[in-house]
Amino acid sequence: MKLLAELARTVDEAARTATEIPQLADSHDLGLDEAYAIQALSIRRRQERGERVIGMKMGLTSRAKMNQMGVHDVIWGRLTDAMRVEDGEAICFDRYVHPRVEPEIAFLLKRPLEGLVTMAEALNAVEAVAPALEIIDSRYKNFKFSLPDVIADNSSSSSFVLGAWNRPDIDLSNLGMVMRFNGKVMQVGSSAAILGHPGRSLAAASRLVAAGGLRLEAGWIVLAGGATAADALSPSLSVSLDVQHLGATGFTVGRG
Ligand code: OOG
Ligand code: MG
Repeated sequence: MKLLAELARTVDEAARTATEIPQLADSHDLGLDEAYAIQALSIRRRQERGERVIGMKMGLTSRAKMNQMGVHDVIWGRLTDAMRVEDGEAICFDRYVHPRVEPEIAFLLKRPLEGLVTMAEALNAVEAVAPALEIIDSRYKNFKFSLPDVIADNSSSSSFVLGAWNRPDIDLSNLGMVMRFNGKVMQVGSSAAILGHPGRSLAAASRLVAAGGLRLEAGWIVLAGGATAADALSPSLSVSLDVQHLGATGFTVGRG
């Protein structure tokens, strides 16, 4: 237990101070339960600093992401209020280690979701859907990690930006998604890349957090996972995402 708390401090401090660290798995033999315990303890440290958990994110839900990261299991992490960036605002590049961005779909829940649910049940609990950009930032050197490493590091959660909320009855099965840097197309994808349908990712989210004794709460935001590979950010970029029928979102990258 003491070791897990120590490792939680290591990943939390790395995130808080934007300092890269070696992979935990280099020096510790961690299982998945231990990795999620480290994640939970690291989030408790954020809560002690006044942050609030407002949702969760799914990760590695598309083949493009799995192939890019070399990790082939679906993972999840927690989102706090401090991670949210307002639509169109600037982020400070220096507050990250080596940030990347990826196009996603976000759900807002009107009802809790607990344990095993079908995709239809999951979608029935949705209040609204929005286009989303997730800024991920692994705290590990060279953005390289094993499965337990990335889970312990809150699945690289760092920041996220949401566009306007849409009514939940839009067919999400195959929406075109285009991510641009300074107007240049970087990634083109489809919502179908996210486990075949983003709603399937939401149902999986409910099942996965149940293993940790949690449920998805009413009012929570759930990010379904990147539909394409992520791209590295650099200062002075303007990033935008257009999702067919859902609208757009974006942010800029500043310094300091
Ligand atoms: C892990 C997080 C993956 C996604 O949407 O697939 C993720 C990483 O790639 O660093 O957020
Ligand atoms: Mg993501």
